[in-house]
Amino acid sequence: MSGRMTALVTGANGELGHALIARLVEEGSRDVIAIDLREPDASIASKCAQVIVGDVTQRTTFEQVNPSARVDSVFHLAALLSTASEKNPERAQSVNVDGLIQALTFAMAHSARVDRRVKVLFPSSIAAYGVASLEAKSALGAANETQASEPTTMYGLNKRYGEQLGCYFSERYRQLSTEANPPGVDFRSIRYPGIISAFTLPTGGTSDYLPEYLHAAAQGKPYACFVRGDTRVPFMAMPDAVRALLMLEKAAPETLTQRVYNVTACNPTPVEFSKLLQKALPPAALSFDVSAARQRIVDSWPEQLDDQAARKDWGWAPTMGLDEMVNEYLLPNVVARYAR
Ligand code: AKB
Repeated sequence: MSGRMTALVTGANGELGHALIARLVEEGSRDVIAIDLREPDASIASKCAQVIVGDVTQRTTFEQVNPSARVDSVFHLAALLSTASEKNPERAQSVNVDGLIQALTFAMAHSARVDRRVKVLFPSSIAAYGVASLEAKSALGAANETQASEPTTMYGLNKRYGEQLGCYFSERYRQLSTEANPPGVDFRSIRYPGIISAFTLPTGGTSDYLPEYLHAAAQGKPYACFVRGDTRVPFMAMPDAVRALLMLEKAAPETLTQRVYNVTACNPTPVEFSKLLQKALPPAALSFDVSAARQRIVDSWPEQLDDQAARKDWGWAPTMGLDEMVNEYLLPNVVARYAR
C-alpha cells in the first residue's frame, strides 16, 4: 500500500459502486479499497489496491482493511434496495443499519489512527420520504429535505434512520469509555432519486422500471412495466449521481449548512420515457402489469425533489436533463452495448 490517501468503497459490486470506482480510478489521486459480499467483478478488482470479500454487518470485514492504508473517505454504498427490503425486513435492517454502524465505527477508529476526520458518504434516497396519498403527492410537488419525512417502507425507514445516525456520529457521539476522543467522523449524505445507467442494471429497487425498460427496449424486447404509466418520481443519470457524490465529498466543511442533501435531474413517467426512447429505437412494446405493492411504494415518494440547498452550498447542478440523459447518454451507450 502506498503513502497515498485511500477511498474505501462498500457495496463495490453494485451499480453505483462500479461507476464510482471507475471514476475514482480515472481521477487517479487515491488508492481504492473495495468491500463486497461477493467477489467483485474482474473489472473492479483489477482497479483496486485491496479487495475484501465480506459482510458489512461484521466488524471483522472492516478489520481486514490494510493497516497501513490512510482512508480519507468511506463511501458506504452497500444496501438492500426498497423492493428487496420489503421482502426481507430483518435482512434489510441488518445490511442497511448494522452495516452503517460498522462503517461509522470503522471511520471513527480510523480517524484516531490517521489523526484527522474521516468522511463517511452515505447514499440516502427518495424512499426517505413518505407521502400519504396521490393528492398529497401532487400538492407537495418538489419536496425539500425537511418535508414529508415519515417513510412508509423498511428501506425508507432504514435510510431515514441512517441519515440521523450519521449526523449523531458526526456531531454528538463521544466515547464515554475513554477520555481520548478521536478527531471523528464527517458524515455527508445525498438523497438520490432513481438512478439510470446505460451500462448496468439495478436489482431489488422499485425505481428499476425505467432502467429495465431501457435495457429491454435496446434489445428489441417487450417490457411489462410494474407501475402505472402516469407514475412520476425523480430520476438522474449515473454519471451525474457519481459526480454529485464526489462534489459533496470535496465540498469545504464550512460551506455545508446541512449533512443531508437532495439532488435531482428530471422526473419522466414511464409513458413519457417510452416516447423519447421510441424516437430512436425500433418500437418496443411497453405494457403494464401493475404490482399493487410496488405501486404503493412509488406513490409514497415525491414527484420531484427540491435540490436548492445542494445548488447553493456546493454548486450542484445536473449536467443532464431528461433530453440530454436519453439522447446523449442512455441511447448511444445502450445501443452500442447490445450491438456488440
Ligand atoms: C430503489 O428503488 O429502492 C432505489 C432508490 C430510489 O433508492 N433505486
